Amino acid sequence: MSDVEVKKALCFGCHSNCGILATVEDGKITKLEGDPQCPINQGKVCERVGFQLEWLDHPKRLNYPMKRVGERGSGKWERISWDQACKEIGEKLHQLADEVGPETVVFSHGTGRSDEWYISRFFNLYGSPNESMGGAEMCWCPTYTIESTTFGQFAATSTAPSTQCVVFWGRNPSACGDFPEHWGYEQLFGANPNAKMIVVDPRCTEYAARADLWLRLRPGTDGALAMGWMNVIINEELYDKEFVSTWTYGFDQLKEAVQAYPPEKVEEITWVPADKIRAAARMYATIRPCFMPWGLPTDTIGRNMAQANRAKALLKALVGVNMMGQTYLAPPNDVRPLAELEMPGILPKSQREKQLGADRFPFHSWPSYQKISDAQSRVFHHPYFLNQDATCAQNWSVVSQAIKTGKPYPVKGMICFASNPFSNLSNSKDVYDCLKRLDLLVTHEYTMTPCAMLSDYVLPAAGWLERVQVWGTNGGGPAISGVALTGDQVIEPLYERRDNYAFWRSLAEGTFDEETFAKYWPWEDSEEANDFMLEPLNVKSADTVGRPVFCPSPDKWHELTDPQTGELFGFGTPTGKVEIASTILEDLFGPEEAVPYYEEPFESPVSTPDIAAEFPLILTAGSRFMPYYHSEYRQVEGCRERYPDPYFQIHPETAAELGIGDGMWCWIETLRGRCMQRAKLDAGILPQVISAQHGWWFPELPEEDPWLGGWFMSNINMCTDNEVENCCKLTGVYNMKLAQCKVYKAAPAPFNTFTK
Ligand SMILES: Nc1nc2c(c(=O)[nH]1)N[C@H]1C(S)=C(S)[C@@H](COP(=O)(O)OP(=O)(O)OC[C@H]3O[C@@H](n4cnc5c(=O)[nH]c(N)nc54)[C@H](O)[C@@H]3O)O[C@H]1N2
Ligand SMILES: Nc1nc2c(c(=O)[nH]1)N[C@H]1C(S)=C(S)[C@@H](COP(=O)(O)OP(=O)(O)OC[C@H]3O[C@@H](n4cnc5c(=O)[nH]c(N)nc54)[C@H](O)[C@@H]3O)O[C@H]1N2
Ligand code: SF4
Ligand SMILES: [Mo]
Repeated sequence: MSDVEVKKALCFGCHSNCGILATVEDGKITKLEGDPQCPINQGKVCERVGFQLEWLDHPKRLNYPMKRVGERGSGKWERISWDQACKEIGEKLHQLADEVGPETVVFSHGTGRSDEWYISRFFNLYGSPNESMGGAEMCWCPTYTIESTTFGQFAATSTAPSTQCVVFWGRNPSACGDFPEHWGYEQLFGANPNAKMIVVDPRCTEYAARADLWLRLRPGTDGALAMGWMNVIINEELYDKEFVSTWTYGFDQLKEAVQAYPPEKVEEITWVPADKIRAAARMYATIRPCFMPWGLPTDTIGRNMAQANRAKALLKALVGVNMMGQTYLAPPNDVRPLAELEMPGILPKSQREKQLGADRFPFHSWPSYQKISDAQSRVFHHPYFLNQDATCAQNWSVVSQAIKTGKPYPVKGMICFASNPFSNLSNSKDVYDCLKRLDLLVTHEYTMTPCAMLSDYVLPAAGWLERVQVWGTNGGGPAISGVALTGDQVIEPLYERRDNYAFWRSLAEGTFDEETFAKYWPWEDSEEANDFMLEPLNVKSADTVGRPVFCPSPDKWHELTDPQTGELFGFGTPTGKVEIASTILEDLFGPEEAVPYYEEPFESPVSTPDIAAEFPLILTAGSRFMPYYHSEYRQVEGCRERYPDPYFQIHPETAAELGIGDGMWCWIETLRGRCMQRAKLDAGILPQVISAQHGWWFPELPEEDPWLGGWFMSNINMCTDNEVENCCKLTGVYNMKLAQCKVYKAAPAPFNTFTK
């Protein structure tokens, strides 16, 4: 008789965490299927689940700690023990701290997988304020900071069956792997066929094709479009007057500012017809409850990023927030506060002040984090309610300068965890130049990524089937959302892989003295650490496996009285209101930044006509496509055989003018560099725009420098920009989506390394 057990896991094949039933027979996983009882996915799964077992024990997985023995990038490694690796890394961290100061070590951050509280704890204790470069600076976190500034909390929009109108503004749930969200919309529109859909996107996505209104805007002009909508909503008095007069601050300033954006002028900027702008603004403001989920592109457009997102946030404010089915802010809850988990209080003030870029770009770094936290603490009862690594980003553009020039101080060390800088950061050639100069590069990974190939130490990571998986770590998890849910560990980690918590704890053990280590890292494993986080809810990690625990969430909680202080809650901003005019931005930058305005992208037919003459097409880089997840899974046969090559979309007329046929390999080139992808003709995209995939490398190519898995061949970030001058001037966010480009046939022969 075989021993069969079914465990309730949470999938981390992307960052959505769908509930999975994993069948284990005689210690081996034999089947993965959706868990019908899991509230996240209700039994559904996406196609990535089909190759998760292949990936679990794939020959390209890392299984043992490795130390570089040859030149950096030479591909020569020695297998060592975890103890030796962490001890040696710890010694090197001390040496760097003595030579330069702990600020010389930065953390390379990826998507949601690297938001765990114990990472911030490690950096706070070590003394580096540079604990968040990468995903944090340009994905979701800018919106998180901007909305926290505006509403006192991230506007964690939630739909309910009552939602009547959804605006997908640079958001494409049918292709981005956040499938539970997509399934949720399917359900919403299925149950309520009269609900309206508006899509703001330069391409005809699956959602755009079925939308009531599709606004095909010029990429990067979102700020102008949002101001145009507000011009209509305010001048036609379509906003929620009661909410605006009772609960907002600074409306008159906005009313004045939007007068500069009449629909006809906005049409010239955005290429969206004025009558469509009016129709969309009216639909959004009058059909309620309405809501607008977060979307990536406006976080990544560089120069106008912060103000474009502020304008989107104010679109939410004008129709009122904290209503179910409409924008909703998670209320104060009893989960252990991030202040106690991440412990920002232990990072000395003198070290905070050294955060790279905080002087030039104080929004979305320590200065704004401190101001937002101070304002929130009235409502949320403790300072540092915000997720630290989401709010305290330092920018790759500034880090790059520090590495290359030693100014304001040299950056010599990097810990790269759940992130692949060659694929995620703009200007990959610059990534290469910078990583090669480091004195210490440590990578915790599933596989030999180009970054791992250049590292001094590579440590093997245990995946979601091999570890306790905590839901919603993205953005602070239970501490902010008030929801606790855990995935069971299905099997023990294979080989010598360690899970994320064990990696940071091992590193802490190798770095700090015994007393410090015992005081700050008392939890032996991730389950114990999870227990600590959930303790105030009176549940254990194991109690939340397959059974989410929710904190109560009353509607309109800002109108209630705080039981602890007896005061009206209001919003966690300096004025206690939704700040249409931001007092935090005014404090940091002066009155001209208090309400939004539009600025052209750093490169565009308007701002740089000379560049546009040579590079006439607008590149949008990195729209999502299934089943890949950023740079992952290129080595997994079950995935790559079906999707072997990188593609970019181009309008058939544009392609015809350039002599490009469907499927042809082409160069995409900008002022920074070029890469090769295949053309996909698509009449749904604006003729002046191309949309290229991101995340491409070729793990089947040699690992040694300069090959490093072919990171330069089809990687669209060869073309994107990271110049400090071109960044958003409030946050320092660089432009990862947009550039002026040209496209031409790659003659003579294409390469196809995988299918050959
Ligand atoms: N398959 C897959 N799914 C993923 C990921 C993945 O790598 N692969 N990554 C995950 C992550 S980390 C994230 S952040 C999300 C992102 O997912 P989304 O938020 O959906 O972001 P994108 O796919 O980058 O862009 C969404 C849409 O915006 C359009 N767009 C492009 N430029 C502009 C512009 O300037 N303005 C406007 N308004 N629209 C524009 C694109 O054409 C695209 O259809 O996806 C997640 N899901
Ligand atoms: N041009 C352009 N560039 C982009 C984007 C774009 O739209 N356009 N999107 C950007 C966005 S939104 C994001 S979020 C970033 C994504 O940036 P990253 O998150 O850096 O992207 P990945 O390539 O998925 O790299 C993640 C790495 O972590 C490993 N990994 C996965 N899970 C774990 C784990 O639990 N533990 C450990 N130790 N390792 C793990 C994977 O094997 C993979 O190599 O890319 C950004 N880059
Ligand atoms: S959407 Fe993401 S979490 Fe859900 S099944 Fe697919 S890969 Fe797993
Ligand atoms: Mo992201």
